Formats: sequence, C-alpha cells, structure tokens
Amino acid sequence: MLTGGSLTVRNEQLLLAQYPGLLVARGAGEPTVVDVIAHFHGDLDLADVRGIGYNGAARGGGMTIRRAPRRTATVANRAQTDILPELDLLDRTFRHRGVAQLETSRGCTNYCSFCPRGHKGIWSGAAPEGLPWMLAAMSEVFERHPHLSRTLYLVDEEFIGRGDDAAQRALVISRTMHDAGFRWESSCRIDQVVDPQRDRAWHLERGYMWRELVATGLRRMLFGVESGVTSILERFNKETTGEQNALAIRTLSALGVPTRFTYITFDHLMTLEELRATHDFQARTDLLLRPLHHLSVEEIVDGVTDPRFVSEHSLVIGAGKLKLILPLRKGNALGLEANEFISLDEAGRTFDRLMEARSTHDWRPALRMTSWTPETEGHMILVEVTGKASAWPVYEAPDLLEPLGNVLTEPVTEIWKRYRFKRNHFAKYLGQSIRTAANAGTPASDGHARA
Ligand code: B12
Ligand code: SF4
Repeated sequence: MLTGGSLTVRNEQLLLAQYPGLLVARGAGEPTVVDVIAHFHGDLDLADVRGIGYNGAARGGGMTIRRAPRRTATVANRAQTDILPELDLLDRTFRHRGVAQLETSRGCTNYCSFCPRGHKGIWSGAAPEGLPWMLAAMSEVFERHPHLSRTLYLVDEEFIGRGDDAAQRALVISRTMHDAGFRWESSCRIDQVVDPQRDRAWHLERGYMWRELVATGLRRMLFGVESGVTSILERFNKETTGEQNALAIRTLSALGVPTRFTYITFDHLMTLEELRATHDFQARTDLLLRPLHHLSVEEIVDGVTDPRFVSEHSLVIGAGKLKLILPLRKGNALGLEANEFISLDEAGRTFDRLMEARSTHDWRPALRMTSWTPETEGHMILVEVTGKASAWPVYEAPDLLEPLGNVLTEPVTEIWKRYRFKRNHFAKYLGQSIRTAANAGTPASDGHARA
C-alpha cells in the first residue's frame, strides 16, 4: 500500500513500524505514483522509486531481526514538471459545494519551527505560461455551474516566492487569471510587503505590485504574522520582527489589500512578559490604517514609518455602544453544567469593574450588559409566510414551536391570548434584563442583574 501527504510524512517512522509493507510518499506525489506503477508492473526496483520511505529486507539473526527503514531521493520542486491538477473531480467537487483549488508554486522560502511544510521542500514557482490552458479547462467546468463564484483558491504556501522576477511573475499570474475571468485568494509571508534588508525602491515596487494584484482580482491574501514580539518570532524562526510586522500590516491596510492575518497568542515556551507583550501588540490601535486609495504608493510607503501619518490615518473603531450579553442555559446549551455559566453576582461585579475602567480610561462608548436568566429569557411569536404563528422557544414542543393560530384567518388579539409567555416577552423586549451605565449602582435581583 502507498500513502502520502504531510500527515503521513510526519508520522513516517511510526507508520513503517506498525505496517511493515507500507510505502510512504515523502514529497510531491506525481513522480512517485508513476514510479510505483512501474514497480508494480515489475519494471522498476523499489530502491529506484522516487521519494518513498519503506522498510528494507529483514536483517540480523536470533533476537535482533529487524527491517531497517530506507528512503529514496525525492524530486526537488524545481525539477517538477507537472504540478497542475487533473480536473476529473472538479465538477463533482462543485456539486458537493466545494471550491476550485490550484497551486502555482510549491514549498516555502522559510523554515518556521512549528511548520510541517517540510515535505513540500524549497520554494519553486511553476512557469505562468502553463496556466492559460488550465484556466480554460477549469472555465468549462465553471460554466456548467453558473451560480458559482468564479474564484480560485491558490493553495500555495508562499504565493510570491523569491528571485528578482518574483513580483513580475506574481503579476503575470494575476493578470492571466483576471483575463480568464477569475478572482483569486492565496497566502504569503509578511516579508513580501516589508523587508528591513531591502531599500525604498524595493518597497515601492512591492506597493505597486499589491495595488495591481488587487486590481486584477486578488480577493484576499493570508499572512502568517504569528506574533508582534520579536523574541517570540525568533523562537518560531519566522525570520521577521515585531516592528516589521507592524509596518507590513499598516502598509497592506493603507494600500487597501483585503487581508487575513493568523496570530499565535499563546505558546507553551513563552514567559509571562512575552504573554503581556503579545497582548499589548494585539491591543495596539496604530496597526490598521484606513484604506487610503487617494494616496500614492510613495506617500503610503513613506508614511507608515511616520507617527503623525499613522495617528492621522489609524483605523480606530468608532463604536457608540459596547453591548455584553451573558449566555443563558437554553437551546444547545441546555446540557451544560450550571457551573459553566457565571452567576448574576459575578456578572454584576464584572460590569462594575468595566464601569470603573471606563471612567479611568475615559472610554466613550456606552456600556450595556444583558444578563439573561430563566425569568428574563426572551420568548417570541414567530410568524411564517403562510401566516402560521407559533410561540418560540417551547422546549417540550417539536422544533421548539407551539402553534398559536394563523394571523391571516383570525385577529392577532386571539393569538396573543393563547400565548403563554407574555411575561417573558415583556421582560426581554422592554429591557428588564439590561444593565446600563445609569443603573449600575442598583443591587442585583434574581430576575435581572440590575434592571
Ligand atoms: C487548502 C488547505 C486546507 C483546506 C482544505 C480544503 C479542501 N477541501 O481540500 C481547509 C481549510 C479545510 C484545511 C483545514 C485544515 N488544515 Co489545511 N491546508 C490546506 C493547504 C493550504 C493546501 C492543501 C492542498 O490541497 N495542497 C495541494 C496538494 C496538491 O498538495 P498536498 O496535499 O501536499 O499533496 C501532495 C503531496 O503531499 C503528495 N500526496 C498527498 N497525498 C498523497 C497520497 C499518495 C498516495 C501519494 C503517493 C502522494 C500524496 O502528493 C500531492 C501532490 O504533489 C495546506 C498547505 C499546502 N499548501 O499544502 C494546508 C495544510 C495541509 N493544512 C494543515 C492543517 C494543520 C489543517 C487543519 C488541521 C487546521 C485546523 N487546525 O483546523 C485543518 C484539518 C482539516 C482536516 N479535516 O484534515 C497543515 C497540515 C499540517 C500537518 N500535516 O501536520 C498544512 C500543511 C498547512 C501548514 N503548513 O500548516 N486545510
Ligand atoms: S512561512 Fe508559513 S509556510 Fe513558510 S515555513 Fe513559515 S509557517 Fe511554513
């Protein structure tokens, strides 16, 4: 039996110990599959199959007989000729609400300590010339599903890659997808935006690149920021710094690039100081800037290091109200233990602490806390398009719905008379469960923390 993929590679020794006849594909599967078929036909020795781990013949004598694990050389990414997928399953994938994935490169430019990307090897990009026919073939399948968004998910670990022509290559790929009528998403490293080793000209080139990628269909790019604390980044071997990450987040947001950032808040080797520092980074309000479409790339690249520019354009959320809602033991939460919920007293104390912090730090948003209890649990009348009215939620009734009548065939007052939950209806909708800044001094009662 032949297995493959990152998980089996990570567990190669374990699998070979348990399943002595197994073959584990340790890299890209395409050359391995070709060779294994040749081997099954008797045309190739196992030792000549590219990119496998397997157990050799039993050796030793007496109590020490064992089969030594062996490995054959994998094919380097740069020597791969074929990384484009077969499309035989695409139609079925769409029918099962799946998405279209494609790789335009393999491997990564870095070796982060936590990343299992090893079996994908060193970064290598496929030549963009191979794309148009593949996109045309994918288009044919998309055309059979006209309601689907024409989006391609490029599952590259590092979309931009390395080399002097990296930005140009990325742009050719993006333009090619755009010309074929597709939008796309992918992932890459933050050092493709800001790199302290590079000069201003490089940063300007990248700024232009990001703007054009968005203009030619980039829907979202994922960046593994992972931390804003340099000592943590060093431990992760991210080869980035906290300051670099901050500048890159500012640049991307100001350029108007739709992003997704991943961040590791906690790791088991961190010190208390690092935990504090990482929280401080997350609380910074000078990282995200407003999209500054009216400014030039030069103004943005120069501006992100200028504190005045940053404070002028920071994206501070203009919230008018902070509303906290405590969970109630209902619906799917009915099976949870009572101690999974905080008590009204605890809720009251938390609210008081927030009120104190609000005045200490001069927070402007109003504070509200809804502490629901069985007494103030919200019930409602659900009216369907057919006019059928039901009380909700009624736990003992099918679908939690208790029929009350039909608003199209009788007066609503008749339906209201049959409604068993009038008290709770009022309790919720007339705000008896809501604590506000104004009533925070009132002691908690059992129906509501402080109404
Ligand atoms: C897209 C993706 C997802 C999508 C999958 C969508 C889908 N329907 O396919 C979603 C978002 C759902 C997802 C979820 C998760 N993912 Co994911 N995902 C990826 C990603 C970006 C691409 C996978 C892919 O399709 N690659 C393209 C194919 C062609 O490459 P490949 O799978 O590596 O296969 C090649 C070889 O490995 C080999 N091969 C593979 N199988 C076989 C079998 C045989 C017989 C042979 C011979 C060869 C072979 O040949 C293939 C062609 O060369 C990879 C990173 C990456 N770029 O590969 C992470 C990745 C696989 N995901 C990862 C993780 C951690 C997860 C989650 C656990 C995240 C989470 N915490 O929830 C979940 C797990 C979901 C699950 N149930 O398995 C890790 C796996 C880490 C590991 N192995 O230890 C990866 C490697 C990312 C990373 N660097 O951390 N993921
Ligand atoms: S940058 Fe991403 S893909 Fe590359 S080694 Fe680090 S975590 Fe893995």
